[in-house]
Amino acid sequence: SEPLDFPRLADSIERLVSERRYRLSGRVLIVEDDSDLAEHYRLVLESSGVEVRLVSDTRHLMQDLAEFQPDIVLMDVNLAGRSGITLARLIRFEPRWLSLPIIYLSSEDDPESQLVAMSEGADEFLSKPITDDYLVRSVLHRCHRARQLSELMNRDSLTGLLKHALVKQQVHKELASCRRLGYRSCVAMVDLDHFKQVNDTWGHGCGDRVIKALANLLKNRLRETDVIGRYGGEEFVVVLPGCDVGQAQSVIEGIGRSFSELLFFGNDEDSFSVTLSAGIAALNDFSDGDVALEAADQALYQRKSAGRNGVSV
Ligand code: GH3
Ligand code: MG
Ligand code: MG
Ligand code: MG
Ligand code: MG
Repeated sequence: SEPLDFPRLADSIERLVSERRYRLSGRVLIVEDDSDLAEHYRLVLESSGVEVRLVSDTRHLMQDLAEFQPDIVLMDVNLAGRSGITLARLIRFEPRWLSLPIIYLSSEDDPESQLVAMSEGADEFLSKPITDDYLVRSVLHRCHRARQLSELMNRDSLTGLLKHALVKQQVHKELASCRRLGYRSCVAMVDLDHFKQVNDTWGHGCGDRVIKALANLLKNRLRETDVIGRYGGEEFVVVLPGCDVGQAQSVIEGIGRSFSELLFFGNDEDSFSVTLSAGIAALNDFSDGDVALEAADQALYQRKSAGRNGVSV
Protein backbone atom coordinates (compact mmCIF):
# COMPACT_ATOMS: atom_id res chain seq x y z
CA SER A 1 0.00 0.00 0.00
CA GLU A 2 0.97 3.63 -0.51
CA PRO A 3 2.87 5.37 2.30
CA LEU A 4 0.86 8.11 4.02
CA ASP A 5 1.38 11.53 2.52
CA PHE A 6 1.18 13.66 5.67
CA PRO A 7 1.22 17.14 4.07
CA ARG A 8 -1.62 16.09 1.76
CA LEU A 9 -3.51 14.51 4.67
CA ALA A 10 -3.13 17.69 6.70
CA ASP A 11 -4.40 19.72 3.73
CA SER A 12 -7.52 17.68 3.35
CA ILE A 13 -8.29 17.75 7.07
CA GLU A 14 -7.80 21.51 7.01
CA ARG A 15 -10.24 21.71 4.09
CA LEU A 16 -12.85 19.55 5.84
CA VAL A 17 -12.69 21.77 8.90
CA SER A 18 -12.88 24.98 6.91
CA GLU A 19 -15.82 23.68 4.92
CA ARG A 20 -17.39 23.00 8.32
CA ARG A 21 -18.24 19.48 7.33
CA TYR A 22 -17.38 18.63 10.86
CA ARG A 23 -18.52 21.26 13.22
CA LEU A 24 -16.96 21.59 16.61
CA SER A 25 -19.31 22.09 19.52
CA GLY A 26 -19.65 20.74 23.01
CA ARG A 27 -21.22 20.70 26.45
CA VAL A 28 -19.06 21.58 29.42
CA LEU A 29 -19.91 21.42 33.09
CA ILE A 30 -17.71 23.82 35.06
CA VAL A 31 -17.23 23.35 38.79
CA GLU A 32 -15.64 26.52 40.09
CA ASP A 33 -16.25 28.43 43.33
CA ASP A 34 -14.67 31.67 42.17
CA SER A 35 -17.77 33.19 40.60
CA ASP A 36 -15.97 35.92 38.62
CA LEU A 37 -13.67 33.37 37.07
CA ALA A 38 -16.57 30.98 36.40
CA GLU A 39 -18.54 33.72 34.64
CA HIS A 40 -15.50 34.58 32.58
CA TYR A 41 -15.10 30.97 31.43
CA ARG A 42 -18.79 30.86 30.58
CA LEU A 43 -18.64 34.02 28.51
CA VAL A 44 -15.57 32.93 26.57
CA LEU A 45 -16.84 29.41 25.88
CA GLU A 46 -20.42 30.37 25.06
CA SER A 47 -19.30 32.94 22.54
CA SER A 48 -17.52 30.07 20.75
CA GLY A 49 -20.68 27.97 20.61
CA VAL A 50 -19.98 25.74 23.61
CA GLU A 51 -22.89 25.01 25.93
CA VAL A 52 -21.95 25.67 29.54
CA ARG A 53 -23.42 24.87 32.94
CA LEU A 54 -21.80 26.43 36.00
CA VAL A 55 -21.86 24.62 39.31
CA SER A 56 -20.90 26.53 42.42
CA ASP A 57 -22.96 24.60 44.95
CA THR A 58 -21.68 21.04 44.60
CA ARG A 59 -24.36 19.42 46.75
CA HIS A 60 -26.44 18.72 43.65
CA LEU A 61 -23.51 17.82 41.41
CA MET A 62 -24.83 14.35 40.51
CA GLN A 63 -28.21 15.82 39.56
CA ASP A 64 -26.50 18.53 37.49
CA LEU A 65 -24.56 15.84 35.63
CA ALA A 66 -27.65 13.75 34.94
CA GLU A 67 -29.66 16.74 33.70
CA PHE A 68 -26.98 18.43 31.64
CA GLN A 69 -25.10 15.36 30.36
CA PRO A 70 -21.86 17.16 29.60
CA ASP A 71 -19.16 15.96 27.21
CA ILE A 72 -16.47 16.97 29.71
CA VAL A 73 -16.13 18.42 33.21
CA LEU A 74 -13.78 21.26 34.12
CA MET A 75 -13.13 21.13 37.83
CA ASP A 76 -11.43 23.55 40.15
CA VAL A 77 -9.15 21.64 42.55
CA ASN A 78 -9.60 23.94 45.52
CA LEU A 79 -13.25 24.45 46.19
CA ALA A 80 -14.63 26.08 49.30
CA GLY A 81 -15.60 23.32 51.70
CA ARG A 82 -14.92 20.39 49.41
CA SER A 83 -11.93 19.17 47.47
CA GLY A 84 -12.42 18.68 43.75
CA ILE A 85 -10.63 15.38 44.14
CA THR A 86 -13.35 14.07 46.45
CA LEU A 87 -15.91 15.11 43.85
CA ALA A 88 -14.13 13.09 41.15
CA ARG A 89 -14.38 10.03 43.37
CA LEU A 90 -18.11 10.68 43.76
CA ILE A 91 -18.59 11.02 39.97
CA ARG A 92 -16.60 7.87 39.19
CA PHE A 93 -18.72 5.93 41.64
CA GLU A 94 -21.52 5.90 39.04
CA PRO A 95 -20.79 3.52 36.15
CA ARG A 96 -22.38 5.83 33.57
CA TRP A 97 -19.78 8.50 34.32
CA LEU A 98 -16.76 6.20 34.30
CA SER A 99 -15.52 7.52 30.97
CA LEU A 100 -16.53 11.18 31.41
CA PRO A 101 -13.35 13.27 31.02
CA ILE A 102 -12.61 15.23 34.19
CA ILE A 103 -10.11 18.03 33.67
CA TYR A 104 -8.67 19.84 36.65
CA LEU A 105 -8.07 23.55 36.73
CA SER A 106 -5.34 24.26 39.18
CA SER A 107 -2.80 26.95 39.90
CA GLU A 108 -0.32 24.51 41.35
CA ASP A 109 1.33 21.84 39.27
CA ASP A 110 2.84 19.73 42.00
CA PRO A 111 3.24 16.24 40.46
CA GLU A 112 2.45 14.49 43.75
CA SER A 113 -0.95 16.15 44.18
CA GLN A 114 -1.67 15.50 40.51
CA LEU A 115 -1.02 11.81 41.09
CA VAL A 116 -3.46 11.80 43.99
CA ALA A 117 -6.08 13.40 41.74
CA MET A 118 -5.40 10.84 39.00
CA SER A 119 -5.89 7.98 41.44
CA GLU A 120 -9.42 9.31 42.00
CA GLY A 121 -10.20 9.48 38.30
CA ALA A 122 -8.83 12.79 37.02
CA ASP A 123 -7.86 12.70 33.36
CA GLU A 124 -5.91 15.89 32.82
CA PHE A 125 -4.66 19.12 34.36
CA LEU A 126 -4.81 22.62 33.02
CA SER A 127 -2.71 25.14 34.88
CA LYS A 128 -4.25 28.46 35.79
CA PRO A 129 -4.06 31.07 34.45
CA ILE A 130 -5.40 29.77 31.14
CA THR A 131 -5.53 31.99 28.08
CA ASP A 132 -8.99 32.37 26.54
CA ASP A 133 -7.79 31.05 23.21
CA TYR A 134 -6.26 27.94 24.76
CA LEU A 135 -9.38 27.34 26.87
CA VAL A 136 -11.72 27.47 23.88
CA ARG A 137 -9.65 25.38 21.53
CA SER A 138 -8.71 22.71 24.02
CA VAL A 139 -12.30 22.41 25.24
CA LEU A 140 -13.64 22.09 21.68
CA HIS A 141 -11.17 19.35 20.79
CA ARG A 142 -11.76 17.44 24.01
CA CYS A 143 -15.53 17.59 23.56
CA HIS A 144 -15.22 16.34 19.99
CA ARG A 145 -13.03 13.45 21.09
CA ALA A 146 -15.33 12.61 24.01
CA ARG A 147 -18.32 12.49 21.64
CA GLN A 148 -16.53 10.18 19.24
CA LEU A 149 -15.70 7.79 22.06
CA SER A 150 -19.16 7.83 23.57
CA GLU A 151 -20.71 7.13 20.14
CA LEU A 152 -18.44 4.11 19.93
CA MET A 153 -19.49 2.96 23.39
CA ASN A 154 -23.18 3.67 23.18
CA ARG A 155 -23.99 2.56 19.64
CA ASP A 156 -24.39 -1.00 18.51
CA SER A 157 -21.90 -1.82 15.76
CA LEU A 158 -24.24 -3.95 13.60
CA THR A 159 -27.09 -1.43 13.36
CA GLY A 160 -25.72 1.89 14.60
CA LEU A 161 -28.64 2.06 17.05
CA LEU A 162 -28.41 2.95 20.74
CA LYS A 163 -27.42 0.11 23.02
CA HIS A 164 -29.50 -1.25 25.89
CA ALA A 165 -28.28 1.03 28.71
CA LEU A 166 -28.64 4.22 26.66
CA VAL A 167 -32.14 3.26 25.49
CA LYS A 168 -33.21 2.79 29.10
CA GLN A 169 -31.76 6.16 29.97
CA GLN A 170 -33.70 7.77 27.10
CA VAL A 171 -36.93 6.09 28.24
CA HIS A 172 -36.44 7.52 31.74
CA LYS A 173 -35.70 10.95 30.31
CA GLU A 174 -38.74 11.03 28.02
CA LEU A 175 -41.03 9.74 30.76
CA ALA A 176 -39.94 12.57 33.07
CA SER A 177 -40.32 15.12 30.30
CA CYS A 178 -43.80 14.13 29.09
CA ARG A 179 -45.15 13.86 32.63
CA ARG A 180 -43.76 17.22 33.64
CA LEU A 181 -44.83 19.08 30.51
CA GLY A 182 -48.13 17.23 30.12
CA TYR A 183 -47.95 15.80 26.61
CA ARG A 184 -48.41 12.16 25.54
CA SER A 185 -45.55 9.82 24.71
CA CYS A 186 -45.27 6.09 24.09
CA VAL A 187 -42.70 3.35 24.17
CA ALA A 188 -42.80 0.32 21.84
CA MET A 189 -41.03 -2.99 22.23
CA VAL A 190 -40.49 -4.68 18.86
CA ASP A 191 -39.39 -8.31 18.39
CA LEU A 192 -38.82 -10.37 15.24
CA ASP A 193 -41.09 -13.39 14.82
CA HIS A 194 -39.67 -16.92 14.78
CA PHE A 195 -36.20 -15.53 14.34
CA LYS A 196 -34.52 -18.67 15.60
CA GLN A 197 -36.01 -20.42 12.56
CA VAL A 198 -34.60 -17.74 10.26
CA ASN A 199 -31.11 -18.37 11.63
CA ASP A 200 -31.54 -22.14 11.51
CA THR A 201 -32.82 -22.14 7.93
CA TRP A 202 -30.82 -19.36 6.29
CA GLY A 203 -27.78 -18.98 8.50
CA HIS A 204 -26.64 -16.44 11.05
CA GLY A 205 -25.21 -14.04 8.44
CA CYS A 206 -28.59 -13.89 6.73
CA GLY A 207 -30.18 -13.27 10.13
CA ASP A 208 -27.84 -10.34 10.67
CA ARG A 209 -28.98 -8.81 7.36
CA VAL A 210 -32.60 -9.07 8.51
CA ILE A 211 -31.76 -7.26 11.77
CA LYS A 212 -29.95 -4.53 9.81
CA ALA A 213 -32.89 -4.17 7.43
CA LEU A 214 -35.33 -3.58 10.28
CA ALA A 215 -32.93 -1.07 11.88
CA ASN A 216 -32.73 0.85 8.59
CA LEU A 217 -36.49 0.77 8.12
CA LEU A 218 -36.99 2.17 11.63
CA LYS A 219 -34.41 4.92 10.99
CA ASN A 220 -36.04 5.89 7.70
CA ARG A 221 -39.62 5.82 8.85
CA LEU A 222 -39.46 7.32 12.32
CA ARG A 223 -39.01 10.98 13.20
CA GLU A 224 -35.78 12.73 14.06
CA THR A 225 -37.02 13.13 17.64
CA ASP A 226 -37.91 9.45 18.09
CA VAL A 227 -35.42 7.27 19.94
CA ILE A 228 -34.51 3.89 18.44
CA GLY A 229 -32.46 1.30 20.29
CA ARG A 230 -31.36 -2.28 19.90
CA TYR A 231 -32.55 -3.58 23.24
CA GLY A 232 -31.41 -7.15 22.75
CA GLY A 233 -30.40 -9.45 19.89
CA GLU A 234 -33.52 -9.17 17.74
CA GLU A 235 -35.46 -6.89 20.04
CA PHE A 236 -35.81 -3.15 19.53
CA VAL A 237 -37.20 -0.32 21.66
CA VAL A 238 -38.71 2.79 20.12
CA VAL A 239 -39.65 5.93 22.07
CA LEU A 240 -42.27 8.07 20.34
CA PRO A 241 -42.49 11.52 21.95
CA GLY A 242 -45.76 13.33 21.31
CA CYS A 243 -47.68 10.20 20.24
CA ASP A 244 -50.72 8.80 22.00
CA VAL A 245 -51.26 5.04 22.05
CA GLY A 246 -53.41 5.02 18.90
CA GLN A 247 -50.91 7.05 16.89
CA ALA A 248 -47.99 4.94 18.09
CA GLN A 249 -49.87 1.77 17.19
CA SER A 250 -50.58 2.89 13.65
CA VAL A 251 -46.98 4.06 13.12
CA ILE A 252 -45.55 0.72 14.27
CA GLU A 253 -48.20 -1.25 12.38
CA GLY A 254 -47.25 0.58 9.20
CA ILE A 255 -43.59 -0.21 9.72
CA GLY A 256 -44.49 -3.85 10.48
CA ARG A 257 -46.44 -4.11 7.20
CA SER A 258 -43.56 -2.65 5.17
CA PHE A 259 -41.11 -4.94 6.91
CA SER A 260 -43.18 -8.05 6.14
CA GLU A 261 -43.12 -7.07 2.44
CA LEU A 262 -39.32 -7.05 2.26
CA LEU A 263 -37.83 -10.02 0.44
CA PHE A 264 -34.61 -11.51 1.74
CA PHE A 265 -32.44 -13.83 -0.31
CA GLY A 266 -30.70 -16.89 1.04
CA ASN A 267 -27.99 -18.86 -0.75
CA ASP A 268 -29.65 -19.54 -4.10
CA GLU A 269 -32.63 -17.85 -5.68
CA ASP A 270 -34.72 -18.77 -2.65
CA SER A 271 -36.29 -15.82 -0.92
CA PHE A 272 -38.11 -15.41 2.36
CA SER A 273 -39.79 -12.74 4.43
CA VAL A 274 -40.00 -12.07 8.16
CA THR A 275 -42.70 -10.50 10.32
CA LEU A 276 -42.51 -8.63 13.60
CA SER A 277 -44.60 -8.24 16.73
CA ALA A 278 -44.75 -5.23 19.01
CA GLY A 279 -46.18 -4.08 22.32
CA ILE A 280 -46.93 -0.48 23.21
CA ALA A 281 -47.25 1.34 26.54
CA ALA A 282 -48.12 4.98 27.28
CA LEU A 283 -45.22 6.51 29.23
CA ASN A 284 -47.56 8.93 31.01
CA ASP A 285 -49.24 6.01 32.79
CA PHE A 286 -46.07 5.15 34.71
CA SER A 287 -43.84 6.82 37.23
CA ASP A 288 -40.83 4.69 36.36
CA GLY A 289 -39.20 3.92 33.02
CA ASP A 290 -38.45 0.30 33.86
CA VAL A 291 -42.09 -0.34 34.73
CA ALA A 292 -43.18 1.26 31.43
CA LEU A 293 -40.77 -0.99 29.54
CA GLU A 294 -42.15 -4.01 31.38
CA ALA A 295 -45.67 -3.00 30.37
CA ALA A 296 -44.61 -2.73 26.71
CA ASP A 297 -42.94 -6.13 27.02
CA GLN A 298 -46.14 -7.55 28.53
CA ALA A 299 -48.14 -6.22 25.56
CA LEU A 300 -45.57 -7.76 23.20
CA TYR A 301 -45.96 -11.10 24.96
CA GLN A 302 -49.74 -10.90 24.47
CA ARG A 303 -49.22 -10.22 20.77
CA LYS A 304 -46.93 -13.25 20.50
CA SER A 305 -49.59 -15.51 22.09
CA ALA A 306 -52.31 -14.00 19.90
CA GLY A 307 -50.55 -15.11 16.70
CA ARG A 308 -47.69 -12.63 16.15
CA ASN A 309 -47.33 -10.25 13.12
CA GLY A 310 -49.04 -7.27 14.73
CA VAL A 311 -49.07 -4.66 17.49
CA SER A 312 -50.74 -4.93 20.92
CA VAL A 313 -51.41 -2.15 23.41
P1 GH3 B 1 -40.60 -15.40 18.84
O1 GH3 B 1 -41.48 -15.18 17.67
O2 GH3 B 1 -41.35 -16.01 19.98
O3 GH3 B 1 -39.89 -14.17 19.26
O4 GH3 B 1 -39.54 -16.48 18.38
P2 GH3 B 1 -37.98 -16.32 18.22
O5 GH3 B 1 -37.47 -17.50 17.47
O6 GH3 B 1 -37.68 -15.01 17.63
O7 GH3 B 1 -37.55 -16.46 19.71
P3 GH3 B 1 -36.45 -15.78 20.55
O8 GH3 B 1 -36.77 -14.34 20.72
O9 GH3 B 1 -36.33 -16.57 21.80
O10 GH3 B 1 -35.13 -15.99 19.70
C1 GH3 B 1 -34.34 -14.97 19.29
C2 GH3 B 1 -33.25 -15.49 18.44
O11 GH3 B 1 -32.54 -14.44 17.85
C3 GH3 B 1 -32.25 -16.33 19.19
C4 GH3 B 1 -30.91 -15.82 18.75
O12 GH3 B 1 -30.12 -16.83 18.23
C5 GH3 B 1 -31.22 -14.84 17.64
N1 GH3 B 1 -30.34 -13.70 17.67
C6 GH3 B 1 -30.11 -12.86 18.69
N2 GH3 B 1 -29.22 -11.92 18.35
C7 GH3 B 1 -28.85 -12.15 17.06
C8 GH3 B 1 -27.96 -11.53 16.15
O13 GH3 B 1 -27.29 -10.52 16.45
N3 GH3 B 1 -27.84 -12.06 14.90
C9 GH3 B 1 -28.57 -13.17 14.54
N4 GH3 B 1 -28.41 -13.63 13.30
N5 GH3 B 1 -29.41 -13.77 15.38
C10 GH3 B 1 -29.56 -13.29 16.63
MG1 MG C 1 -11.00 29.15 42.57
MG1 MG D 1 -11.46 27.38 44.18
MG1 MG E 1 -38.23 -13.15 18.49
MG1 MG F 1 -36.58 -11.98 21.42
